[in-house]
Amino acid sequence: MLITDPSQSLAVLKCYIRGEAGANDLFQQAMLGIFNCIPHSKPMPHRIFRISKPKAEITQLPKLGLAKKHLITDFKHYYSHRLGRDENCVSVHYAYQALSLAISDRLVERWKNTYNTYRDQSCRKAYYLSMEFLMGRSLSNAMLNLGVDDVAHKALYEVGIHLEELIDVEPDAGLGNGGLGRLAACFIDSCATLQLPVTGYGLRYEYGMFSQDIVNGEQVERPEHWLRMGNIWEIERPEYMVRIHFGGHTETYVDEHGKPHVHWVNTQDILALPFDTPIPGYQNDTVNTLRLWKAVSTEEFNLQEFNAGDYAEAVAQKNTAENITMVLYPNDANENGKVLRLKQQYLLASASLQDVVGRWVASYGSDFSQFAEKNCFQLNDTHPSIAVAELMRLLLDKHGLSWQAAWDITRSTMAYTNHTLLPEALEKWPVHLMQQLLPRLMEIIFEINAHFLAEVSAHWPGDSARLARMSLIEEGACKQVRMAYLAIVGSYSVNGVAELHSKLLKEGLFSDFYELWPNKFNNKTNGVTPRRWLAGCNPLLSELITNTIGAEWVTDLSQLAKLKPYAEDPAFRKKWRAIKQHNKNRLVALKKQEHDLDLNPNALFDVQVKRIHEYKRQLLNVLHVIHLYNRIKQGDTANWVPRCVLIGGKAAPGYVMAKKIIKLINNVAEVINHDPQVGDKLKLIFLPNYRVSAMEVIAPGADLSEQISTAGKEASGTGNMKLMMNGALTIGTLDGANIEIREEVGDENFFLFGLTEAEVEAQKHHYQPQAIIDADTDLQGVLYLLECGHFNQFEPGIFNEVIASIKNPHDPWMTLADFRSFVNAQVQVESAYRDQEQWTRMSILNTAASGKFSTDRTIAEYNREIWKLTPVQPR
Ligand code: 26Q
Repeated sequence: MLITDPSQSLAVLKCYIRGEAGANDLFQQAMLGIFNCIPHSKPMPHRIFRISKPKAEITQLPKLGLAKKHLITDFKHYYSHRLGRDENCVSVHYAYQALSLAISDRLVERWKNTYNTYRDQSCRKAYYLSMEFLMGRSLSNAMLNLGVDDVAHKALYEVGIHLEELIDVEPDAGLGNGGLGRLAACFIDSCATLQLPVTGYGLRYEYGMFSQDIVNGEQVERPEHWLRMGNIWEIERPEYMVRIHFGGHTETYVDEHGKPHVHWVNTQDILALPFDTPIPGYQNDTVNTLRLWKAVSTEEFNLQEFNAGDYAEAVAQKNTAENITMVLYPNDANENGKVLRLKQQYLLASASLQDVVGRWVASYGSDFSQFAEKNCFQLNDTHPSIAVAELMRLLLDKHGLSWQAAWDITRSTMAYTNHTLLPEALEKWPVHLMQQLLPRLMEIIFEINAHFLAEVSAHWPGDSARLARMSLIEEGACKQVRMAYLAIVGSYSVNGVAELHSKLLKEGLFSDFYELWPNKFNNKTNGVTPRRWLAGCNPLLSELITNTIGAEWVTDLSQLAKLKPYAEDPAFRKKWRAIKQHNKNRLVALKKQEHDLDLNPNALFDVQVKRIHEYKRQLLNVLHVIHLYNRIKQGDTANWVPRCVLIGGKAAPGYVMAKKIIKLINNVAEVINHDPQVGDKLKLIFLPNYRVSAMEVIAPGADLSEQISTAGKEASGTGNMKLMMNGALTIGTLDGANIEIREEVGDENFFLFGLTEAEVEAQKHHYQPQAIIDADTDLQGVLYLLECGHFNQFEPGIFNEVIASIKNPHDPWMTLADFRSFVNAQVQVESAYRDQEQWTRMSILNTAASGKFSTDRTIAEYNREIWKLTPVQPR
């Protein structure tokens, strides 16, 4: 029995106080009952104080100044009073905190205004649900978007501090793996810049992405406690805590009107505690919210154990609850079946939906007729897709809606973005696990499936193969829920992240669904925010661009096209080249300081930075480096273009092959970099601990961008866009957004190579790597060095699996198939680079053509075609 009536709970409470028999057990339940009955708007016992004046009196303050003198005063105030430090404790860390507090105050002012404006206008809103937000650093971005970066620079200079030094001590908020997480961060930046009422919902992991050390050439993971020094940018909001159920079972009863009700009972509950971070738009007074949930234990959860006298057990259980948001899963592909991951996903979905639905009920009571008109949820991949079933549960079980009414609402509020074409990466959860952990959700999924399969049967009568293919449940020894199908069935929009990717989703992975609902499917080509990825990270280039075409490009990146004619202007090219050189020098200095790596700033900087994955083919890059090494050893160096190949990225800790690839890169580097015959002609450098803040230095200094995945495997890529924006030329396959990059910049400014997606598909059943090897003496030379152990003289056999993988006729990535055309394209790169005027021309044209790849364009499309929000100017 679950007590849900508050008066009943109070009666039990009185019995307990009077010490009546049996009251102890009931007490636990009663507390639960009281807790569950507290309306959402005041879930925690935060007492409101009596106030004899209008409430606004408490918070009304004069607007904070943005002038130098205001920043200096506030900086000193925070340093000395809030942080309690004086001239005997001058630390860059406290200076960072003091400045951040001063900047944060200015954001909070605008944040409240934005929030109140949205509330007063009761406008339609969108919610971006994502297990990852890879935010990186906040301080420099906040100053840029507030428009105080120059002033802050001068203010600190006046107290004798260099701003760059402060910026560099901020740890990255690394709450994501790579592309998908960083995309979420770029998206919320653009939403705020476009003044769209969008809130990001995610998880506040205690440990984000691990920090990567390289020891003896191998990746060693180190957990990074990014919150160790506190986090100035977040505000804890216990008043909006919500309760999350796990386990237990369901009980059904029919009420006096014959209406069935389901209760999910005997659950083990935890609480989700929100932390809010302000997300400023670019110089427009809008500040949106990123709300991240932290798991905490409920009081009564511990009370049971505590009363039984087992204090240690009680504390341990508290930890079990709080473990849920302890760590980000460091895989950027599906790792199947981990209970903790499912708990994380449900926590995100349930807490976020309860938050939104609770606010709805506070304003509109039980009338949900306008809910779908006013709210929509964008699911960042299938990771939060349990939200489809959770919204159904809340509407059915908590708010008494009929199945049809609840389903109509769900299906017109959810939208799903897919980020992968690899079938093995599609998420599935064992039915038995769901039944154990989320029994009520599993019932709802079965029911959604029953309704859906009836629809399929009506559309394709008698097609049982189709039913089995499309069912949300995959049959077999271990029945599994297909999360992508749940997301498609429960959404009004399904999109891919680049033209090719969206087309392949319709033709391949989701073709049955496309046949059934062609209008649901659409494309939204990814982008990156030009604030962080050009204005912020490349101040010199930004200044040159602004001086040349005006400053509008920062919020309208298509303006960069105005740079095109300047590609023909020798004086402009000279400035452009000088800035690239400056940025290369900065990268060289940083690598020297951080890792004692020696880079030749006059070489071509050839950059491949991204997660380490077989499909991304870092191996193809290494094969090319070994080929160049062979050429040098053979004396084939006429007109040689010195090249510095930079490879960076993390491998999932359990991905053995990816870790071997890192080891191979480091071993090859060790041999080449110490060969006196090679000298400055060629360097191979592995950049340790690649992350957002590293890319902010790498992108401005890159000459060549390696985007060399097997065609049809990379959904979009976004590093390709960051590098292009900063004037790097791309060498790439016809994959993901590379295709659109090439369309924008023109064939003559892009180094194309490799099989097309159609050719990869056509060849995969009769791929013969040995025949390719037999026909190519350069490739033979490369493989010879690998196979004879030239790069692992004291570690025999360690690369056998790597070598075998590329010689395997079943190699899904067909690395050797593209070797020759890759080498040829690299020869084209060299001849283009030899002509520095020509190279600079191409570099300018790349930046000029990058306008499409702003997330402002992407988000405008999401909004026009999916969200349909109206921009709001805060009061
Ligand atoms: C799933 C289940 C369990 C554990 C981990 C995961 C998991 C986590 C992260 C699965 C996938 C990811 C991340 C995927 C990702 O980053 N995909 C990339 O998304 C980018 C943005 O759309 C694209 O540009 C890239 O092409 C795509 O690879």
